[in-house]
Amino acid sequence: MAVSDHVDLDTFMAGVKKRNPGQPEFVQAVQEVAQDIYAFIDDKEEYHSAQILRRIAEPDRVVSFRVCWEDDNHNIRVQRGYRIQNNNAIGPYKGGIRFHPSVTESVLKFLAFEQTFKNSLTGLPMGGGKGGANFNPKGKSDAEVMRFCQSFMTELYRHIGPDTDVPAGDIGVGGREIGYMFGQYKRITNRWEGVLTGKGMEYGGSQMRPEATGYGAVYFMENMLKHKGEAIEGKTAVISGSGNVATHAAEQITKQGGKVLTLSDSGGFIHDPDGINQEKIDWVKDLKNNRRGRISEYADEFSGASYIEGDRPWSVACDLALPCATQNELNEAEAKALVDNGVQAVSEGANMPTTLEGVHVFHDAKIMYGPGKAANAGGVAVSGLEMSQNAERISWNHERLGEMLTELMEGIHGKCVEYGDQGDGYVDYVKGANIAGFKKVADAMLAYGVV
Ligand code: NDP
Ligand code: 2IT
Repeated sequence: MAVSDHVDLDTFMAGVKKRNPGQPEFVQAVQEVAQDIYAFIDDKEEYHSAQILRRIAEPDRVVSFRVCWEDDNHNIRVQRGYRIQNNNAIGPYKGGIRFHPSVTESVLKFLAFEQTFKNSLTGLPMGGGKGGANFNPKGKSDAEVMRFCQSFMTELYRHIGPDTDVPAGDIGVGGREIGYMFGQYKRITNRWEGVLTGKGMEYGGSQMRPEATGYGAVYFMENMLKHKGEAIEGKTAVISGSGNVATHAAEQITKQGGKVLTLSDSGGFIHDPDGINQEKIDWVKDLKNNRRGRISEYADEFSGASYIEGDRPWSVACDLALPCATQNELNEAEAKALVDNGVQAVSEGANMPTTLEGVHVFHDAKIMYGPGKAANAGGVAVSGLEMSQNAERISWNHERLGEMLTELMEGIHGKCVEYGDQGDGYVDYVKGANIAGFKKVADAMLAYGVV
């Protein structure tokens, strides 16, 4: 047997920092996972000597490419596109595509790394990947978005495939963008295959996929509360974001008898003390998906609601909090404000929305805290079911997929409890998710030898 390289956690992290200069989000995501994995593998020599964590934290492949397109004024625009293929030990690479001006290699590497653990947790055969571009869809015409998507896919198509890598949506990529990208893939390859998920119902999409991430995050919350003999009914919830995940999280909280007080976007947040009911949620969905408007318009439409510009909703007192916008949108001071105001549970619809310092605040206060890689896994899980339906050329109905999503989220919660129960009644869901997600990928990698 080779001499094992037993570096300690600090030395390991110093190496990660050194090899990934200027990539703070990626280093943050690895740090959060590494501290739990180090404790778990302390007495497991095989994981150390095979350098498993070091290998998972080094993407299989980082593809970067130029995306040129012409805007409506005939200016030639140039963006940078990426696909990060992090790890395919347990299945084809799988993960969303993000179009947002803040996209960098660091952001997509952190997302692809997280996705590897999340996809493992679902129990479905999916590896981890992520892609995107620093393209801002806001204010662009449909024709501009179409030309950008077509140009993006003209390079991406050669790196993906139904058994290789299956992208989906994320921030700035919804049904419209998936349609344009799928159309271009089909045109270039002359193949109709399940190469993207989140497709429209007319062309191979799955029932429940639009709802899956937001509903799943609420089901995860429901499972955490149930574990403590509690329920969502009668509780108030603060939600950030107003996109796909936020609106469906709001919908499911409302269905279960909770009261949603806030939604937000990058401009600010709205506070509606009367509660954001289904009718208002439908209005927000139409505002965001069809009229492509701003959340500030909510306060003009519904009396009693106020718009707070340039701020985030975490100072509003609530029982439940669901960050559903973006990474690092909830810092230490905001976590303290939530705890001081009596928050009981946090379920992350977004990926890594809470800073490392914020996570420590939640753990110290021993509130229920479901990290994104477990709580928002419902989206990619139903994407996995979309792949199965496409492969079999069948489609299951809404009710059946709803039941499957409920069961999947229950299963993920159960795995987190199995590895995260601290024995004193407190469940460390971060630890549970990290270890359960790691173990399956690591054991597959051990089976393959050095590849
Ligand atoms: P959408 O594009 O539908 O919505 C994103 C929302 O977040 C918008 O309200 C947007 O506001 C806000 N937002 C984005 N960036 C920022 C920012 N820098 N600061 C403040 N607000 C911001 O995306 P999704 O709802 O799909 O994604 C939300 C989160 O959920 C992301 O973290 C994503 O990775 C995660 N996620 C999504 C899944 C899915 O299935 N879609 C699955 C699992 C996780 P604005 O319009 O002003 O930009
Ligand atoms: O972060 C995520 O899990 C997603 N954006 C969804 C990925 C997918 O492949 O459905």
